[in-house]
Amino acid sequence: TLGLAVAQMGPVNLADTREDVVGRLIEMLREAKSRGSEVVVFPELALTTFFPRYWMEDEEELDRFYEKAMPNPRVQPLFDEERKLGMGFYLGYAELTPEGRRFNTSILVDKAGNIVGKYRKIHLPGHSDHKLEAPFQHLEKKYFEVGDLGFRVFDMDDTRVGMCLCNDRRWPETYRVLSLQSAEVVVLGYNTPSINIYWNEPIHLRTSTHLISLQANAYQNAVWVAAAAKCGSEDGFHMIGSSVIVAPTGEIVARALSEEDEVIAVKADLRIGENFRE
Ligand code: CDV
Repeated sequence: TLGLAVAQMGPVNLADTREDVVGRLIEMLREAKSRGSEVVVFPELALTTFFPRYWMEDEEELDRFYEKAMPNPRVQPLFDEERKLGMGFYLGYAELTPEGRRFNTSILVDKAGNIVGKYRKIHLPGHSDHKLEAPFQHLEKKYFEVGDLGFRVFDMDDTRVGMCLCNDRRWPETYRVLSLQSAEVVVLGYNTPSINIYWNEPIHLRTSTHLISLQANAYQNAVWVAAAAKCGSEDGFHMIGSSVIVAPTGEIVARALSEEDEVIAVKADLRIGENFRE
């Protein structure tokens, strides 16, 4: 079994500092540990507000949302705490490389504090132009390059962990490519605005398509799926919650009830996936 936790985050507002956010992550890491977890999944772009909703032309204004190194002094306390607790984690953040390239990235850190896996988001939703009529922007295509690392599986402590991010969870090839590499668990973070700026999508469908994607793909690929939302209302812009852990049976075995910081945790029996694969 694997002690698997998802640490959903409530809103991160523009005024919140990295120190505030890292403090919240550490608190949830401790809670997960106290509930017997070994690995915690944090959301996509966990360290900042979901900034692709804002049109920005000034590079300096944009840069403040990116991490130029990982870890870095502002995030180091999270690494220190996880090593102290002997916990692994998955964390999404905006990456600015030394060459000036920008990616929507996540990392996998093992119990000893080593970064053992890295993923750069491939399915970037949204647009790159300024949509003046829209209630907010979704500028992932402007602020990030398409990920160049592929869909990969990493040995994290004793588990085969596949990585992806947010919109990737809606596409069957994501899970199939990971399960063909013998993934046992697929981890991901997401920020899903409750309003679709392209059409008048009923709000219930935003949660329904999120869940059906995770459940169908967990079952069809015989993997555990752990999905962590950043949710609630960030400076007035609402995003769905419903962070879940899904078993290879396709069943939801834990689901967040709130739209705030909330830890959900299970003892994931990895033999369930093994049986299905056989
Ligand atoms: N951050 C995302 O990738 N969000 C998308 C929205 C735009 C549909 C998602 O798939 O949740």
